[in-house]
Amino acid sequence: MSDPDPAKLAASRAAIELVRDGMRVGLGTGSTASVMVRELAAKVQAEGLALRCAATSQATADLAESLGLRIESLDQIGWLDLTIDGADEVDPDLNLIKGGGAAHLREKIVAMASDRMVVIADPGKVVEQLGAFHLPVEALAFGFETTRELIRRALEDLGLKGRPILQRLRDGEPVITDEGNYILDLALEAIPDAPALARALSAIPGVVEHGLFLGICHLAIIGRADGSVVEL
Ligand code: ABF
Repeated sequence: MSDPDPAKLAASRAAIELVRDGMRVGLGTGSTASVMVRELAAKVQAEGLALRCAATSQATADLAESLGLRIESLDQIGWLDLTIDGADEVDPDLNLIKGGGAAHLREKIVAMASDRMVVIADPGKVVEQLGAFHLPVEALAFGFETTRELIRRALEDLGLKGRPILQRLRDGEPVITDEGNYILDLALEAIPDAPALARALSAIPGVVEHGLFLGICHLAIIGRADGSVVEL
C-alpha cells in the first residue's frame, strides 16, 4: 500500500489516542477511516490491547479482519464507547454530511450506539454551511421512482434547488448498499435549514436514511498536511 495521506494520518493518529484497553470501538468507512483502521490495528498489536470492534461496512470489516482486529456485530457488543469515522462535510457546530461512500445507514446506527462519535477529516471537509457535497439518501428499491418524486416535491416545498440523482457505478449499474438499497444523491448547493430537510426526508416512507448527521458528532479532529491537528 502507498504511503497514506499525511492529513488523514495525522487525524487518525490523534483519534486513536482516545482508544483505551478494553474499549468497545466503532470503525468507520472510507479512505480516512481505512487509514485509522490500519493505525489502530498496529496500536492494538504493539500495546496488546483487548478491544471489541464493530464495523460500519462490509469493506471496513474485511479490512479490519485482514489486519487482525476481531469484528463482532453491533448487537453482540450492544453499546460502544467510541466510534471513529470520516465525513464528507463538517460544519462549525459538528453537523455532518456523510454517505459519499454509500455506508451512512450503518454509520448512523453505529454512531448513535456510541457514547462518543469522533470524526476524522482533512481541512477540505470543513465548511461554513452544509450542502456543497451531494447529500446521499438511501432509498428502498420498492417504489423507488415514487420515493424519488416525493423527495423532489419535498425539496421544492423547502425552496431547495436540486434533484435526486440515482448514484451509479462506472459501468452504469446503480450502487447497491450493504443493505441492498439504492442511493439518491441530492445536489443542493447549500442547505440553509438542515433540521427541516432532515425531518422532511425522514417523513418519506421509502427513505431508509439520509446522510445528514445532526447533533451526533462529539468531536472532529482535522488533520493537516504538516502532521498537526486541530479539534472542532
Ligand atoms: C465515510 O466515508 C462516509 O460517511 C463519507 O461519505 C466518506 C468519507 O470518505 P473519505 O474519508 O474517503 O473522504 O466516512
